[in-house]
Amino acid sequence: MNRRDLLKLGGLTLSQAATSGSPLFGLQNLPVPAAAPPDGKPDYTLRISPVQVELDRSHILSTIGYNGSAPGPVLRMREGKPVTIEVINDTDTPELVHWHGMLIPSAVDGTEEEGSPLVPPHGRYRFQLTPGPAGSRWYHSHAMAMDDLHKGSFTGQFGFVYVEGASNLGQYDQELFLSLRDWEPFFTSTMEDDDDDTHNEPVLEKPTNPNTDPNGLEVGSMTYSINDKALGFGEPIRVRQGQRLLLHFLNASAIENRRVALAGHKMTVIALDGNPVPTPRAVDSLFLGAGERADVTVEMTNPGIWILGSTEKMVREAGLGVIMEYAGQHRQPQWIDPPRRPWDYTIFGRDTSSSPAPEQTVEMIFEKIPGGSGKFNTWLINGKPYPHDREFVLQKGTRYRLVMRNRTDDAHPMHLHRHLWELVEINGRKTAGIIKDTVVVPYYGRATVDFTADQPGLSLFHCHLQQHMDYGFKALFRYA
Ligand SMILES: [Cu+2]
Repeated sequence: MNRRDLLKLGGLTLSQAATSGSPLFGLQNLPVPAAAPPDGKPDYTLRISPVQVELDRSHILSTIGYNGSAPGPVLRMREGKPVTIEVINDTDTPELVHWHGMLIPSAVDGTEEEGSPLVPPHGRYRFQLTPGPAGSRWYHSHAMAMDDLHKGSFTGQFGFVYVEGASNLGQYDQELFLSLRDWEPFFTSTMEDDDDDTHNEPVLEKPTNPNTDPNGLEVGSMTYSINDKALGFGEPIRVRQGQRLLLHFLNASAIENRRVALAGHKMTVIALDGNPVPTPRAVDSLFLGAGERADVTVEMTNPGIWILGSTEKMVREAGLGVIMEYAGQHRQPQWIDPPRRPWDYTIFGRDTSSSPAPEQTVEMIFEKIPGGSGKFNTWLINGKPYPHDREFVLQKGTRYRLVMRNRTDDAHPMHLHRHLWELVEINGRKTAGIIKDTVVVPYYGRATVDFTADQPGLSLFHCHLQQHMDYGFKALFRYA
């Protein structure tokens, strides 16, 4: 990077800090400049441009995608091997590409709040990053949307990154990348979705004001898909008896947590958010908060034609599913409702006896201020919407415990950029060894995670529901 670029980066950062209303953006918090990317052909080019997604014959959607499709291509990278990426923005709005789950500098993390440069409209930006850790990561727009449902993660700007590394997911006959998506977002004041999954849990965190009426606007969807096709359209997944499948799931929704199942089969969870779990377990269904991933294996031992899809009938019938077809079978695709067991991360963990104690504890209280009819709710962390002052300052090398107390009537998928955390407790159930970057904090409940502050630079912490993030539900972690 030459001096002019450095100045440009610094200037951008400061002006962004000024416009985001953060007066305490000290010099020591300027992002560490990324290594100068080499000239010549980049290893990966991502072109952000309008695309059409043909979910089925009657639903051809116009959105923004990567390289002519939505989802974008599966990018395979090797852990620790630097890559040069060029992002070309063919749209009229500034964009950011965030690398979710990677441990990379703020300058290339693709997050405006951290000071990553915006890719200007009809401009391009080239940078280098060193992929890692190994596993299922993903890339997506981190632009704000606010009241515009054609921006940010409401668009088709998402895709898998698979970082190849030493971790071995075992033998398999077929590998598939499956992103769960909703489309045609609209504003609504009544939300009925699979957040209800956490409603049967004990109420550990009571709101100060339990009255959430009149609720502000949330976002619903009309149509759904796995990858770019609605259930019953596109090619089925063709399998043979005796095969073992490796399925990578991603909930790429901007707005909803989701539960999926494969009729007639159990799925064995081997990794969460791309990181191998201490105790792989077979489950009847998977619950994924927005932004979460799960890698599962499935033994194809039950010949037939089956539906893999949302456990919510309405959502499945509106497209969220794909047909799994054994060779030589010819009947109608079948769905079987899985047993309704609450999702419990801790069954994949290990015993807590060898867990190190944290050195510092950070308490966080999440609250909602109902927006009232036709307006938006505001979301608070410790009594304030974004931006905060210097409330979350980390000492490098310190092991932190983050206690997230959710005093709202929604389950929030909370994500910390540029760090991995270890789940230590969910609604009073203790666990260890589950390494994640996103965790769903239950309805009126609590999640506790530990992490080591080993990634200097600014790191955004936020709810992965676009609407919640845009209306206050985020905070910047900085290093002392
Ligand atoms: Cu949220």
